[in-house]
Amino acid sequence: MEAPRLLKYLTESSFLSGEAVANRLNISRAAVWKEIEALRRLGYEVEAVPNKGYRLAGRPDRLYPWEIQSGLDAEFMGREIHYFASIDSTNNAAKAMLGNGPPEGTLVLAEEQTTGRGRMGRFWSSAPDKGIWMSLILRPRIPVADLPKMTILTGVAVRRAIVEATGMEPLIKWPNDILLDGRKICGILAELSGEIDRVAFLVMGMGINVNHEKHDFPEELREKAGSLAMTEGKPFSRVELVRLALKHFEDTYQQACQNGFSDVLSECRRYSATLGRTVTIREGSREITGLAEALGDDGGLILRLSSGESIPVYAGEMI
Ligand code: BT5
Repeated sequence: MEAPRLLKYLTESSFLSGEAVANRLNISRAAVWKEIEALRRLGYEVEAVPNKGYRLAGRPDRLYPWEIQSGLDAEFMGREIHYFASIDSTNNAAKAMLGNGPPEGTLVLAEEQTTGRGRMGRFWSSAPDKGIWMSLILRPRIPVADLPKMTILTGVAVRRAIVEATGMEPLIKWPNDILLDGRKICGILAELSGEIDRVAFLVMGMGINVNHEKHDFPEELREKAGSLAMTEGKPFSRVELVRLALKHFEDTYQQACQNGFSDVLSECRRYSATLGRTVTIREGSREITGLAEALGDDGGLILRLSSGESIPVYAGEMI
């Protein structure tokens, strides 16, 4: 999806006459008018002032690739972006692209997901234009045993982006949630393709609730889901958050691929909503209750049971 040509010119000058546009784009005046209309349909406000020309008066709150890429401070995350106004699930769309050998850092994002997915077939509520529903395609050259730590890394990167964009300090709930005021504002879904000992691709799905009000969530989520806007009382730029998430993801990912995950793990420990609490974790059909006393170097949560024994848990969900 290419940036409309006209947008660049309107961004560069305060006013542009129809004639100047026609000359620059080498098109007729009638065609200029069509391009202006196309831009308006994308949600841009274009003002026409008699004797002065056209002026860009407002940008829409849309996650258009060219909006994200202008000012993006990342080398390869988000260099290729696939944008959808509406899609079933960005993770599904990303997985469907894997056969074409997408470059590492390819981003798939949507304004709305009709069947957004959580882990184990659960649903992810993805209201139109309110949040960030996106998936990154990666080819991590890391040991298979390190893969579960990619979820922790993603939580750390998204948390950093939220801190930088909003000044708020969310916490990371093991293994894949970010909480603000005790409410879930972000969930992460990692899916693999490859062989048992060699990962070909990793699709990292992230859902971030940005500008939701309580009524934007389905009834059953209203008590436990939150958004950045609900906590702060004002909306935030989703474009800016996507840019920051890509930058911080690239930084933490490159660092982890080169030097391992120890920095990411320390940061997760520092901002953990889980450590120091007594928790119950369901792992398949068993439930384990214990004090979450540490996050191991292998990414496992170490629980001290009432028997006094400490055991690591690697997967599951907190109930
Ligand atoms: C997750 O699963 O938290 C992973 C969510 C990943 C979503 C992203 S969006 C982009 C990409 N494409 C996808 O299709 N998915 C990824 P889990 O830990 O299983 O949590 C799911 C549970 O969270 C649900 O059962 C609900 O209780 C709750 N939930 C659903 N939607 C929510 C929302 N928008 N905010 C907060 N909680 C939600």
